[in-house]
Amino acid sequence: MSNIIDGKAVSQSVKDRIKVEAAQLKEKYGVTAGLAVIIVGDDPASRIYVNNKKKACEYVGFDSYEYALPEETTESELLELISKLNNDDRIDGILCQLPLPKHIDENVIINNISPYKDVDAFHPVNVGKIMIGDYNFLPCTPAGVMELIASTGVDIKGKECVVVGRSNIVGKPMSMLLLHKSGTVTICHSKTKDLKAECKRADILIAAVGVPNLIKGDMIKEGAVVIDVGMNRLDNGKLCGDVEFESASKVASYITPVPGGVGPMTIAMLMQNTLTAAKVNRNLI
Ligand code: BQF
Repeated sequence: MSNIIDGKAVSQSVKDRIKVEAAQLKEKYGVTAGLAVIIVGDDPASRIYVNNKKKACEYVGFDSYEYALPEETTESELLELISKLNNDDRIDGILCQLPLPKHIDENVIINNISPYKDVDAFHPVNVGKIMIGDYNFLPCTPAGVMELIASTGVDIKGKECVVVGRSNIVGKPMSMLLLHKSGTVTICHSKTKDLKAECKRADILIAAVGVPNLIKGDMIKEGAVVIDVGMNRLDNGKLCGDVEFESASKVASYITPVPGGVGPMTIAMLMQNTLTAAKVNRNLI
């Protein structure tokens, strides 16, 4: 039987540490960090995520500025807002909630957010910095996963790490962070020949594909650490991960649940990036 990693508890302690630091910034320098959150259209999942981010800002003591734009917003209107926020000194971090409506090119938007305010770490400059290992902003979800692994006390050095999924937001940066900690990293994807065999070798298995219950207990090595980044909404409205929790938890040493695993950590690491942005952009470190 596994230990269930409590992402809510770990995220709470990260947020509490940030809350203390935010109060110190206020006391020493009179600075309150500001996060701009842009949402275009009315996707219900995006609305929940944006609310989670605003709530976290309030908790740690940051100002949040929501820009809720209608679905019909044009790319140039959105770029105009971003340009304004890039030049607004109250704003330390800018986040544009993805996915965007189909008539807006996400890459164009990401490329136009100032790399200094890019708290999602999606801008090519920040992606490059992550690749090199010299970065201020950590990609939120992979950074959250690293914190969860650290909370188990398992050392990544020399371990077989298998990442299932190769997205720019999770799989690719996740692999880089594990590599920086000297894991031996394998990235699997839809064309991988024998997914079961690859997964079965993993001491640390990260599932980030967006296929409900893809990873089953018989694909997991006894005693592995299993981190489920999946966030799939089933027809019955329930959230479900990429890992079949019931069978996997019989084999893994540590496993994250969905919800209450990686999700809350993504939000906590966004707060971390916003704090970093405030310190760096205001020359406080
Ligand atoms: C939880 C996200 C897919 C695509 C775009 C807490 C969140 C989720 C779950 C959350 C996510 C997922 C976010 C839980 C932000 C994580 O208790 O399990 C928090 O708000 N997330 C996002 O902004 O964009 C996404 C997943």
